[in-house]
Amino acid sequence: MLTMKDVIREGHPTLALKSKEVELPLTNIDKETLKLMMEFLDNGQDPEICEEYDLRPGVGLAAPQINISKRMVVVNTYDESGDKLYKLLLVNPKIMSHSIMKTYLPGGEGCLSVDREVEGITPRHKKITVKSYFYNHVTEELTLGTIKVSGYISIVIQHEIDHLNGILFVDKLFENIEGAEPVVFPEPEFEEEIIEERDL
Ligand code: UDB
Ligand code: ZN
Repeated sequence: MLTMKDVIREGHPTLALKSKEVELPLTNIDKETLKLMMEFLDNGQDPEICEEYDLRPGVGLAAPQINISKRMVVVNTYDESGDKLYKLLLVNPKIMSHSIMKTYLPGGEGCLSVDREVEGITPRHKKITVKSYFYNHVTEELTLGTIKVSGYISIVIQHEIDHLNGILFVDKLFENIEGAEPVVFPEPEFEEEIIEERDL
């Protein structure tokens, strides 16, 4: 299994490289890498495994972050409404088009490859159309397809594709972004408190 030891950090030369296109058909090694990357995100989001192996609960990971300079990305998170799970294993993803509108995470971004706290926000396209091969690690099928995503998922995918191009979020920090609207995560609703009937 992958642990934080396998994740290279800011300053490592591989993080600054443009990753290579993956040749098709996928080799067994590439399939195994995609599986390990997704397992790493699953493990990080499991509180017991996370604690035992001292993982950070990641929502996305790009192959160069484990020192493999190939255009492979995994994403494992819900959209901001919490309705839809995006469990994606992407090979050679490409942003085909994007909105003019920008967005950002109001608290700024973090990165599994960046250990320091950084101030500032990172501008992202609000909506993107991504063409990619999608790997299904159950059936082992690889299919070419296109997805349109916006908001939080769009930010995660742009952050990961930046890794494939040797770019870290710390390379694009701003104090404010003219005309951009932040992603909003709805406040979780509290259950209405049930007040026990009591005798007067
Ligand atoms: C992350 N997680 O996985 F706003 F439900 C980050 C870390 C670095 C803090 C673990 C994260 O942003 N979680 C999160 C944020 C929310 C709401 C929520 C969960 N990454 C992945 C990474 O480094 N990939 O290379 C950083 C994210 C920052 C923006 C997109 C990816
Ligand atoms: Zn990152």
